[in-house]
Amino acid sequence: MKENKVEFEDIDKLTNTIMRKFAEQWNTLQKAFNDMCKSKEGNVKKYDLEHLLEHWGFHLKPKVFEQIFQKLDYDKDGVISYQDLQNTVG
Ligand SMILES: [Ca+2]
Repeated sequence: MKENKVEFEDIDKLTNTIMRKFAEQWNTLQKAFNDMCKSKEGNVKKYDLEHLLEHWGFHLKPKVFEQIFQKLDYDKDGVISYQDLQNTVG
């Protein structure tokens, strides 16, 4: 189970890195959020977040990406709203 532990720690570290990136970008986060909302439905879907993270240089495995998404989706409704970001990052 040692490998699983290492993997978990890596995901945790990676999540923190991404959360820090979000925090650093906070001033422009509203704009970034609007940019991410391609659907104009006022929320960010998995595809949108994946696109943003790739833009930032994070090429994540689906399993890892899923964990990041779950972390950012504060109310667990399957999409990230601006409220979610304020709760998780702000
Ligand atoms: Ca949500």
